[in-house]
Amino acid sequence: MAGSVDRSFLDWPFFEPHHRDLAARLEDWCATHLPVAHDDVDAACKALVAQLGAGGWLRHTGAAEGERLDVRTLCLIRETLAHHDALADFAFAMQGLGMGAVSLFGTADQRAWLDRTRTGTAIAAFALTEPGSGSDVAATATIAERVQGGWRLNGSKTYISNGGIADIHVIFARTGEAPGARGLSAFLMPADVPGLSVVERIEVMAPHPLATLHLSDVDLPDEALIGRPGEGFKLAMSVLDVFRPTVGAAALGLGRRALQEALSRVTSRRIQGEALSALQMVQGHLADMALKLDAAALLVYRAAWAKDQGAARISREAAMAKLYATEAAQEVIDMAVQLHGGDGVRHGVKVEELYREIRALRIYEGASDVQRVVIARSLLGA
Ligand code: COS
Repeated sequence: MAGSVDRSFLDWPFFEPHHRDLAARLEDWCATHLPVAHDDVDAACKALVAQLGAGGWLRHTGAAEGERLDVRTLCLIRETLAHHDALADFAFAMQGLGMGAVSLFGTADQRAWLDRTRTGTAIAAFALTEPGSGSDVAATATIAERVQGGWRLNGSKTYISNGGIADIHVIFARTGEAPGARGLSAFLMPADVPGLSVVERIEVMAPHPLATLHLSDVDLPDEALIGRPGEGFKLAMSVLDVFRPTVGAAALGLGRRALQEALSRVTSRRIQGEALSALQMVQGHLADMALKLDAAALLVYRAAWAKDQGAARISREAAMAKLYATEAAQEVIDMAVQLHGGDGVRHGVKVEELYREIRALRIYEGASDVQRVVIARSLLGA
């Protein structure tokens, strides 16, 4: 029916009964809790984390000892939340990405933080990007030097989501075992550690908490090290392999919402005495939008399914899912704006919000061209 949500993809063989059950329960939860006001994004995100925790949804963002992240569940939750409210998706996603290294490689003590991030009593951040290294992670310049009983960190991190409101960060720094990618390590860093400051809050086109952090002689104990020294780059890439398909899923949620909005627009708006949807040119656009969304969904859930089946690395599948789904969603949303005419660019109209929300997804967690590099290297065996 025009304007209703297409959930038929849940019948695909990628899913198990518990996924379908979760998707239905979350849809009900979203209908009563979302959207929230975005005027004060810090307050909104804190409230969303608490609500998502109380609703039990954040439990899926981390894996306790002996558990595994279920990537299909992460994707379904992100897709559904993004469909209703992009800020809710952001709040959910950052708990997972922020604590991803702990879920995959953390010690029992480090996993204690998961008890808090999975219940919404602590907010997490993933601190990788720096002023001088975005796509080129191997150029990380923040230094962690060995001191008695631990590590001393100095440097800057920027574009850190949840920066300024996070309670706990996973931060990457150069420990110097080798040059480039082989000399980085990951650390668990609480927000109240002396020497850590928020030097800038960054305003972006679709507002969410974002900051530049400065570290000046931040001392962390030995137990803060996640994984082994020198393996931080691989650790970061393993986390991104898990979470890149979920970015694709969020894009899918935004894209599906745009198609839904477009369908209600073209069936209600009249032109020359009949509905806009009677025009074949409009029908052609709708068909292209639906096609792109189904193709994106197939790639997203293929990648998630492959990881859940136990694949050690899904770099290529994850890159394809993120690249295609985010680019396709951008095109679908752009067309939804076009089909809305002047209303499409008006503040307060949903497709205008979607147009701003989708853009960053083609950049964060590996820009589209980084995904192309990953895919090409898998073909060339490089
Ligand atoms: N899982 C495990 N190990 C991986 C890996 C993965 N997904 N990807 C790479 N590695 C390993 C490689 O096998 C290689 O190991 P060896 O040194 O033992 O050979 C090492 O890591 C270095 O890999 P590579 O040579 O491919 O590193 P590059 O510096 O060329 O970086 C890109 C490759 C560009 C793909 C990487 O830096 C990247 O993904 N950048 C984007 C970062 C990003 O997403 N930033 C956003 C931050 S979060 S908002």
